[in-house]
Amino acid sequence: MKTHAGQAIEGAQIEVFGVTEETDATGHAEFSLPEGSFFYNASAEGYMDIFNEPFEVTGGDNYIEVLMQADGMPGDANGDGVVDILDVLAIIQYFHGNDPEPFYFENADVNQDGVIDLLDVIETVAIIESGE
Ligand SMILES: [Ca+2]
Ligand SMILES: [Ca+2]
Repeated sequence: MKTHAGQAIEGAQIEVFGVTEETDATGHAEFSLPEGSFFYNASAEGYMDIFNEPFEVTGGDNYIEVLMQADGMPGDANGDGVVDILDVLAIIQYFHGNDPEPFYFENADVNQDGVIDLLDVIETVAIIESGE
């Protein structure tokens, strides 16, 4: 079982080794898997894709709990639905090796290059100043 930041939704497509199952209302998808380490992909309309997320199967635990994160809002690093100075602070904290909570990496990585750095801070400030 694997818990990913976000919310449980029904009908997300979860794929493991080419087998696709849908989540139920509690975000669970069942697979017949031996014990071991696996990866899953997940997608759902209006939610961010999850790609190659690792999870472990241990004795008798053959379901994955997948929590989907609503589609990204670039700059909304703390995921509260608005882009403001708090998001700039969260990105700076993350950049300095702290662990701000909550922190939505995909939103914070405004320029989508896979790293959080000062460019994302600058772009977040630009989003705030543009008033979007
Ligand atoms: Ca925010
Ligand atoms: Ca970036």
